[in-house]
Parts: sequence; structure tokens; C-alpha cells
Amino acid sequence: LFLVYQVHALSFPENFKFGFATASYQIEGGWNASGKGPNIWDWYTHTYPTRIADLTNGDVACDSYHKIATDVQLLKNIKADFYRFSISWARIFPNGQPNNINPDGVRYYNELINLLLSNNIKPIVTMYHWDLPLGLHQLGGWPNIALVDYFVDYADKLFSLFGDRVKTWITFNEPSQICEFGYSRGFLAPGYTQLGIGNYMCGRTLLIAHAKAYRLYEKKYKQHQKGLVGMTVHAVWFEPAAEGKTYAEAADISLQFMFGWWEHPIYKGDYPPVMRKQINYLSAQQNFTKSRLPYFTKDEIKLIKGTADFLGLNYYTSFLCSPLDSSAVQNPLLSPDSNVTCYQPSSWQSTASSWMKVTPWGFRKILNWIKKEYGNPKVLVTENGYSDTGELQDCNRVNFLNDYLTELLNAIKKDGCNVQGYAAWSLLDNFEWGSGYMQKFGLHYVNFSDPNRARTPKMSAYVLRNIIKTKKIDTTFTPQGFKACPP
Ligand code: GBH
Repeated sequence: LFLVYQVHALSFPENFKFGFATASYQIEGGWNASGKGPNIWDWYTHTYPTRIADLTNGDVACDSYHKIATDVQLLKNIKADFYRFSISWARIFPNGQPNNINPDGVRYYNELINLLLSNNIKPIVTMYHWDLPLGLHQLGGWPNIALVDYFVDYADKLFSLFGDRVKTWITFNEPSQICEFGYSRGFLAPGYTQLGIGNYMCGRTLLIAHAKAYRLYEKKYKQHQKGLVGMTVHAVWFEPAAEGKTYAEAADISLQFMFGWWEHPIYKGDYPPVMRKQINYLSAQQNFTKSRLPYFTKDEIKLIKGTADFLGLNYYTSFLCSPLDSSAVQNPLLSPDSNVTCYQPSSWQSTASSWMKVTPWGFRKILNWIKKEYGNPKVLVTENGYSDTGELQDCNRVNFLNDYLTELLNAIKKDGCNVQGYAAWSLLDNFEWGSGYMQKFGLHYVNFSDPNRARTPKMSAYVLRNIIKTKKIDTTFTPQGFKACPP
């Protein structure tokens, strides 16, 4: 009997990698330190303080700009294989223009990368996690197609400065959030509300910028640097709210509008047909002279198709979807053009974030959907995490990790999904955008009233450490100094 149990206790593949993720604006602080220029989050939080729930900003945040050694030590203690962090564009090019480079920004990332490597932790670098240099915002920001060239210059500089040591590059973190929330719904910086216009203009820029950066790497760096380039997209699993064809369609449309918007052009060429059809139809109805969803040229379609060495996936939660009924509230995460309505039943376990309920089962489903839709690409889970209000005995996060990682393991072992690694969001409690410091995603508690921003591992940090060490999920594991969690 014991033998049978052993056979069935699944473990992560030998070469599966675990790591932790952060983003520059959310942790670094040092907002005007040593030559850094202002970015849209500095400007947004300083100009419109009331748009942040607790009236805070990232001026100091976790002060990681001054805490390289501390952060790397935390990563080492929890046995991280890799650290996913992002580079603050305005630290490298203070006003976004490529003629003026800031040496202290370069020094900071060099030191971080070198210390990681000397501790055997691989750096995975996000080039853009939402902090656009203000100078480029003043030229119109992402809806302006001119930003393609600026991004490619920036990418070129990063590859040449750090590519001898950085072998995994993520061009953009969550383009749907950048475009939909930054330029259409206005929940995130720069907070513009060009509904149904700004999002698609921004999206076109991001896809072309991503593709050109990928092609540049392919041509100029890949042969000697031998690294990988991809993009990270936020996926929600959308489940039909009821039986029947119209519900299945509503769920599929949602997946295409949120996830296919990016991955369809990259894996299959051009936008998902349902986006094209629906936005063209609505644009005509609304008396536009042309579709609000811009067209790619044939050359652009070719340029973009095939520009992923891996698929970066951020997965947090699931929704139930139905065809739009005008009395219902639309899904807050989706463009109204999707014409669907999605919700999360109140019976699902909640988190500190209103948009997120605990749905481990959706993890296995989205991974299988990706496998089927895009031909089982290599997937790197670049974010997954749980928000609470900050307790050290964080049993809800412990259960969350055990349950989500079990679904991930099933997707790999039972379904053959090609997932190569997993990054927990986040290494530290940090500045959660519009929610300020009220929603904590960290596996380490950060004392924000301490000028030194002391970090303390939560129970979940030790639990994940044990999973990394044993490559197995043990729901009974209780680290020293903590009480056993109720299941
Ligand atoms: C990720 O976004 C981000 O990459 C990361 O920076 C972030 O800290 C983390 O997840 C946790 O949110 O409350 O209606 O204004 C995941 C997608 C982005 C969805 C922020 C919710 C705020 C929506 N989330 N968004 S709202």
C-alpha cells in the first residue's frame, strides 16, 4: 500500500524551476534617486493622490533600490531558482530618449544581476512593467505608434548592457492591463478613458514593439547570447455560467478578448476573428468611418507571428460568463466590446482584492486551453498569488499555494502541458497600484512604518521553500514556529 502511495505522490519534474516575481515601481522606491527620470506612476500618484485607495505612492515602497543584498538574501533563503524583476525604463533613459543614459541606473541593475548570479539565482527580466518614462507619455504614450521605435532602442540597450548575463527576457507585463486600464477604462496610469479607442491603439503599438524587439534579439544577439524572449499575458479562466451553446460562446469570446488579443497574433497571426468581427460590427453601428480595432498590414502580421520563445502566463482567478444581458454588470476585466457578462459567485472564497476569488481549478483549465489553442507552447508561469491584509501565519495563502500548485502539477503530469517554471507573486508585500499598500501579496511581510522597511518571512515562504526543496506538495507541512493550518 505504501508503495502505491509513493507512485501516486506526484512531484515536479527535475528541471522545473521555481522563483519569485516583483516589479520596479511596486518595490524599488528611489523615485528620484541618482539621475532617475519621472515615469507615469510618479506623475499619476503625485498629481492625483486620491486615485490610490490609501493615498500612498511608490516613492519609497520597499526601498529595494537600496536593498539589493537584503532581497537577494531572502531569495537565497527560500531556495529560489530564479528572480523575476522589472527594469525601470526611466532609470536607464531618464526622459525616455535614447541619447541620455543614467549610469547609476545601469550600476543598480548590474549589481542586482551579478549578486543573483553569484548566489546561483537566474535573473528573469521584465523590460516593461507599467512605468513609462513621463517624457514618452508627453509624446502621447502607448497609443502613439512612435513608441515602437523608442521601445526597440530601449530593448537594444538592455540586451547589450545585460544580455551577457540575462537569458530570459519578457518584453511586456500584461498588455491587456496596460491598454485596457491605462487608456480605455482609466483605472491605472495614465488613467485615460478613451473607451474602446485608446485600448486598441495601445495594443497595436505593444504588439509591434514586442515583435520588433524580438526580431532585433533574433538578428543581433541570439546567436551569441543564447537567450529567450517572450511576453507575459494576464489570463483569467472564463467558464460558461450555464449549459448550452451561447454560454460556451460567451466564455470563449472572453478568453479571446483578454488573452487571444495578444497570443493569437503571436501564435496564429492577426487578431482573433471574433474580436475583428465584433469590433467591426459595433464600430459600424456606432457610425465610425472605420473599425476601432486597427488593421495590421500583411507585413506586420508576418512580423508578429512567431515572436515567442515561451508564453509568460499570469494566472490568478476565474469568472463565470453569460451572453450580455443589459441589466447585468459587465466583467470589470473585459472590454465592453466583448458583449459578455461575467461574475464570480459570492460563495467562492474571497481575497483582499475585489477582482479575485480563489479558483485553483481554473489553473489546470487555462493551461489545457493554451495547450490546445496554441499547440502546447513552452509556458512559464510568471505570476500567481493571493492577497490578504498581511498576517504572518498566512494559512489562506498556504492553502492557496498548495491547491494552485496541485492543479499545475496535474496539468503537467496528467495532461502533458509544457510548463517549465512557476513564479510566486510576490517576493514582498508591495505597492499594489490603485489599491496602495492595503492588499498584500507578499510571501515576506514588509514593515512600511519602519524606515528600514524590515522584511519577515511569512509561513507561506517556508511552505513554498519546502515545495522547492522536495519538489512535492505536502499539505501537512508545518514550518517551525507556526501552527498547523486548518485545511
Ligand atoms: C498583476 O496583475 C500585476 O502584474 C502585478 O503588478 C500585480 O501586483 C498583481 O497582478 C496583483 O494584482 O481593482 O478594478 O482597478 C493582475 C491583474 C491588475 C487585475 C490590477 C486587477 C486592478 C483592477 N490585476 N487590476 S481594479
